[in-house]
Amino acid sequence: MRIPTLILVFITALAFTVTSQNLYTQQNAANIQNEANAITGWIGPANVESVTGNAQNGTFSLRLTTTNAGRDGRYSFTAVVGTVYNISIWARKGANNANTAFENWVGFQNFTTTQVTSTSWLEYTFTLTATSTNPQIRVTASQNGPPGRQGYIDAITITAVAADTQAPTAPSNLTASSTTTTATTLNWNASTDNVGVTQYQIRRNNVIVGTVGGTITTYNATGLTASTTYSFDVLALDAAGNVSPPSNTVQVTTGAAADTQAPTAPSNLTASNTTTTATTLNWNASTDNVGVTQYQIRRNNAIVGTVGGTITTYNATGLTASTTYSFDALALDAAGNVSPPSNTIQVTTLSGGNGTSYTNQNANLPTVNWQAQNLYVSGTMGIGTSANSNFQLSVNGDIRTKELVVESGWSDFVFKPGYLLPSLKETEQYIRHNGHLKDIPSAAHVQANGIGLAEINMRLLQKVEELTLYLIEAQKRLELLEIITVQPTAPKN
Ligand SMILES: [Ca+2]
Ligand SMILES: [Ca+2]
Ligand SMILES: [Ca+2]
Repeated sequence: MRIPTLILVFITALAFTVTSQNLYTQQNAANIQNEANAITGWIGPANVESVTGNAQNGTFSLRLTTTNAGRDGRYSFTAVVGTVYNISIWARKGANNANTAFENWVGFQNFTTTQVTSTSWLEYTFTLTATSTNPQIRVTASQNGPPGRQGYIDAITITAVAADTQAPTAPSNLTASSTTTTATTLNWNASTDNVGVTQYQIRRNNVIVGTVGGTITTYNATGLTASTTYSFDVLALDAAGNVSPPSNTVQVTTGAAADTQAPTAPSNLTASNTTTTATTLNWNASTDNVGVTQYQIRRNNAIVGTVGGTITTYNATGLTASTTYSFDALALDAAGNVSPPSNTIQVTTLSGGNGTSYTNQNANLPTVNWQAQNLYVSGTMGIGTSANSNFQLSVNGDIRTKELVVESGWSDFVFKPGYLLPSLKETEQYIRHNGHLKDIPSAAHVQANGIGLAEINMRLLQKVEELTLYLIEAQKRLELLEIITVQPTAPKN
């Protein structure tokens, strides 16, 4: 039982041993497994020889000598395009100050010229991807100088690098941050790979939109549309093109587009209640695609105040009397877009002289201290009632005063010649017919229309004067009657 177990372990170990086949198969002086005193596989234009006494491996080495025909020796092998090959060549400089080098290789990706730096044997290795099925190694005996300069090579191995078939692990913990209206920044945790991650692919809605190198774990996704949701994930790739499973998917919603539309201009700006130092502005509201958040009030083009977007009035104070100001208003939205200005109005403050004029601009304005002013009302005025345009002053109530001076209406005309004093008979008939004295309004008329204080006094005086005339007339008649009574006529016999 023990022996079969040991055999099984041996066989298993053998199966997992990586054995790289040396593709340098031509039998010649530089072949390690099948060395021969030959140059089989090598061609000029340099002179290629198998020589003894100076081998790095075995008995022979290859010596290359520049000729008039050329400087390098060349060796081709059968390759698979896209496969990576490890190429190891031992080399040293030869006679005549040679500057031996590996250069001008054909059929390899990213080959760079490599100088042979010593007259002692050194190993030079190249890991290159074949771009041809028949790539060519070239060794220049000397990069310069006349013919006859020499270099040596030996112990060449060419092995194909085993293909990488193992994909990287999935990128993890993909997150999005700093999302704007048009961009977002993605970050993720690095993938691992048996060889190495060489690239990450970033997918937006399952379409690759960008790539970054295998050492970078961030990506700025741009060109997005505002107010839109996107799915992002990331894939890891290795040099062999193996693709990892996708990372977690992250949903990104871009921000709303910025408001770039200004509100409409405030309209119908008016001023009222203007005093010596203030005026009240009113306007019609502006409209905005999002919303008006503020109005700015300008006086002579300088902002003197602001109110909220729902307010359409402003009390401009701190003005100087008898001064004309220009006012307009601007509307703003939350994004700071500013509307065109409203209509401009000119406001002239009231005179600051002796007294304040009571006008329709400052009527009932609590900011005016009427107690401290001489009041002049240019229009009509009502106390306890509306102002009546037919009267300068209307009062709904009693007036108490020490004296009332009336300037118009008097009745001296009664004593002027030509005044037609009605007879008492006529007066009696008028009273009987109308129920009141002639020229005196009826009770109903006074009830309905009132009567002027000056007028009623004038009419009462008229009647007193008429009464005086009647009394004088009556006195005269009485005296005449007494004369007749005192001097009787002689009695008749
Ligand atoms: Ca050899
Ligand atoms: Ca891999
Ligand atoms: Ca707006």
